[in-house]
Amino acid sequence: MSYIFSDNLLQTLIEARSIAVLTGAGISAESGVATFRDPNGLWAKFRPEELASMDGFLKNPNRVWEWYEARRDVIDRVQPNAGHTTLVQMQDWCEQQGKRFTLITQNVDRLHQQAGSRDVIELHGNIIENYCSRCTKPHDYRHSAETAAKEPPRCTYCGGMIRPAVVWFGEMLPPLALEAAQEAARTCTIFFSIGTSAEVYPAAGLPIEAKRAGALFIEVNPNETAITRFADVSISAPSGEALPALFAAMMAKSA
Ligand code: BV8
Ligand code: ZN
Repeated sequence: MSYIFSDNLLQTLIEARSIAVLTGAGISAESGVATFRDPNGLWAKFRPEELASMDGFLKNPNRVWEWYEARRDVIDRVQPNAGHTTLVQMQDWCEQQGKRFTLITQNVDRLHQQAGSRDVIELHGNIIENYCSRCTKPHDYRHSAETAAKEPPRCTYCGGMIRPAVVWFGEMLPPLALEAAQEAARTCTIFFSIGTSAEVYPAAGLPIEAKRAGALFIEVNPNETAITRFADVSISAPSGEALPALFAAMMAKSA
């Protein structure tokens, strides 16, 4: 599939003073990680509150723990895709050009970091680390398909159940991460929303906050979302294809 971008869009991107990017599960889809709300997604079988909430965990710790262990199995086996690596190239280019680049993710799979992205703002925590649900002490547990436990390990300090270091529904986002994301949205000249259905707040409010503050809002998503109608530019394509094509066109024009 070949993509053609307007000269005007490419020139605006090349001249941008600061670029902010929000990613969601869609950017990891081409790596083989299931999204949440696509038809065969993670939520297709369960309701989010049943699995990604403290209530759900306390009601059925084994089922929630097993769900995270199953997701860790997938994440251990996959690699970043061209969408992730293009964002690394964009960050490198911005740094060389003295521009500001901020990557904000809702994803917990750390594929951005694995691809080489730096200073990633993780709004919803990460699935790799764990801590005690009672005394909150970090718990050193490294998942492996062999040791995948059927129930949450116990804290060595207080005996509490260990939980993944993700942000569950009803839990506050890490304040410093949210503040940094909101500051980037308010001050950037271009805001990309890539691979997110924009249904989960407060993350979903960031693209609108950026647009309200005067940024050009570009959405990259093969499907329509709750915020597509607000986008200045809507690239209706998979990010693993569209991002490399867009960045190559930018580099060709700025050469
Ligand atoms: C909070 C856990 C204070 C980790 C997740 C207003 C303000 C504040 C809060 C709320 C509010 N209104 C409601 C709330 C409560 C709630 C909320 O937003 N509920 C929603 C459902 C209405 N928010 C919270 O509870 C947040 N906490 O604000 O605390 C508070 C608390 C209570 C009440 C008020 C205030 C906590 C939110 C974090 C929840 N944790 N997950 C985990 O297990 O992973 S959210 C979950 O959804 C994931 O983390 C995921 O990141 C997130 C968003 O999903 P997406 O990434 O967008 O994925 P999705 O499948 O939906 O979409 C994928 C997209 O990709 C699709 O559009 C698809 O078309 C596209 N795609 C597919 N293939 C590709 C592609 N795109 C590009 N390329 C492709 N190849
Ligand atoms: Zn403990």
